[in-house]
Amino acid sequence: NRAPTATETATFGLGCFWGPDARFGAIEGVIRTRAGYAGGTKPDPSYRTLGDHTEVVQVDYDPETVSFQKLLTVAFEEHSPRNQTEKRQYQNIVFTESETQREAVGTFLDTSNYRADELGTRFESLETFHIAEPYHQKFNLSDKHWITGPFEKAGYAEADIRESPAAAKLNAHVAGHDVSVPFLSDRGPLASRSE
Ligand code: MHO
Repeated sequence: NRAPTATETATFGLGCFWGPDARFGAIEGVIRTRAGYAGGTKPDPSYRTLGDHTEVVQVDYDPETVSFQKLLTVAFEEHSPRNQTEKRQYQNIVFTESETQREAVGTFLDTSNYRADELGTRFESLETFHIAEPYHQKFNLSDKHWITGPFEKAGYAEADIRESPAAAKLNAHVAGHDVSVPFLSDRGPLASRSE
């Protein structure tokens, strides 16, 4: 059960990044997760001085196991895509970074019940991604010291835990997600959720 070497990256702004960090970590084929800031121009954003950036979760996924389109399905279950918030911090944004991902967005929208003109969520090219502070990473694990303590004692750096595929699954598990379920492969056409 080794991490694949060829992963692709997906980045989503879906409100506070703690929840999506855990939700995406549960998905089969999602190898690593990290919380960060994107979408803005401020050079060195921090949680307290975000500027025009938005909280995002970024995942490394194995495209052989999970498609970008499937990740979009999860992203759309995780927020209310008909809405957009005024707060830059919590904007709903799907970031794309390849032609393949942009095509997947098109296919996803075509097969969903969402009309483009009723979406509040924006689709943008990812320019830069800024990693968030350590205390925002794998947030659901951060108070589970009986889990993280031994790793810290053993000398793992914060970034080692953040980038650990195992930690992504643990973080999902302690947040209450079932990590054993292969991704909802075929539920049929995406049902639009009532808001
Ligand atoms: N301040 C909110 C959201 C945090 S999220 C990292 C809370 O404590 O739940 O924006």
